[in-house]
Amino acid sequence: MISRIDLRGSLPENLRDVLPRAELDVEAALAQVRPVCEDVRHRGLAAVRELTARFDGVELESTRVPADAIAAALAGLGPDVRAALEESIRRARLVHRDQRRTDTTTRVVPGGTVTERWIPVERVGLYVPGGRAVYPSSVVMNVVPAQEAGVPSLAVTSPPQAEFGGLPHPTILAACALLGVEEVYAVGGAQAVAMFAYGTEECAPAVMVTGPGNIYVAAAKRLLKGRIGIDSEAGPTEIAILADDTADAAHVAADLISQAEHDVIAAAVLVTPSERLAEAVEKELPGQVAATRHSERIAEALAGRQSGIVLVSGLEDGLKVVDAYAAEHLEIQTAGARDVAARVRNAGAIFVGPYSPVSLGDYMAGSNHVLPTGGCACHSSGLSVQTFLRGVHVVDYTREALAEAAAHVYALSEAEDLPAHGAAVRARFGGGTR
Ligand code: HSO
Ligand code: ZN
Repeated sequence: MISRIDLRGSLPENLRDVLPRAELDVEAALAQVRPVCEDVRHRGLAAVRELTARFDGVELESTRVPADAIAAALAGLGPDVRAALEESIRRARLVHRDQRRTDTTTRVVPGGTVTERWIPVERVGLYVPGGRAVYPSSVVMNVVPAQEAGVPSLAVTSPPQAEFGGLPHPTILAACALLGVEEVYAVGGAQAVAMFAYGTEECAPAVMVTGPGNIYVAAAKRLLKGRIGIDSEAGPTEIAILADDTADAAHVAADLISQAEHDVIAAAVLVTPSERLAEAVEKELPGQVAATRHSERIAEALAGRQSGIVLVSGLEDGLKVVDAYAAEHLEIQTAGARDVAARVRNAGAIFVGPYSPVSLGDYMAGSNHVLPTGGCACHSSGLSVQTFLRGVHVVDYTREALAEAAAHVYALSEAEDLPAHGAAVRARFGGGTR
């Protein structure tokens, strides 16, 4: 059901290459996505409507979801889901509000200051997947950081669903209503990213597009990056668990299964020095998988080359392995879990101890669940208030402070053979520009 990789000898140099990981060929999807984006660029709304008919099988009157449909979705939301979403929003706001930065002013020299001002981007488009993946929780995780960052204009898009009259899934719309988002579009795939990048007759262009999507969405984000800002290209979900003998095999198995549930290409990786735990988890998995609703999808994900149980000779090696893997989600289920977790360097989010499972983080911990996948956690972070802010240096020097720096500017401008740089300063002190 899940393969084993035995690294109990010394760890190989190319550790990252021997660890299980899916290959997601975003490059290949680029070829399909390029004409779609070009079409939207040149023909705007007409192209979006035609592409939606072709890819989603839905004829859209308008791409914009009417206000009464959003209100109706909220009215139809069950009380349990509503309460859960409200609490999820409340907790996420607590965490993301604390991420706000204050401007800092540094007095570099008397009369010379540099202030770093944090300015939110003007307008963002937030992509929320549809189809099999109906994730109102992802609406929360995208919208809350953008709102807390103070983004003035914010729109959500999600693929239209034929069974819901060509609107996005009602739970998605209800989540938008709870968050106070009024601008929502029924557009998915690459055409949605292009719609935000270029704008259409119905949708003003955005300067940034964030949120997870399928491979076409990822490819469109890659293609249009630069014209628009993006968050990371979210790939399939990953969970890694570093666990020792003290871990409960039933919990470990349940957590692996919980993320394998997302997709047949989702990754579930257990790293452990304990052969006993590895065996116990292998025993647990078949029964738990069989008993769950999406057992086929999960069995395929666990059996895939992206999943596995990695045996290591000790916790030290285990830490090296999880750092090399740089999982989207990393659980630490070991003795002294807090101390072990504090030593991890690469992970999108870290879940400490037996009572912090990833599914808590997916919905209700207050943390963000839009996280770097595919090893990108070694250089990137998940979605946060910071994603939507730009730090702008504001330079303010007096005449005296500039005079004091002038000689150094001249020296460096000469050294770089850019004399006009020096001249621009000299001009202010009565010197010629040569
Ligand atoms: N685990 C997913 C997020 C999610 N889980 C949404 C459930 N709903 C990627 O972090
Ligand atoms: Zn999840």
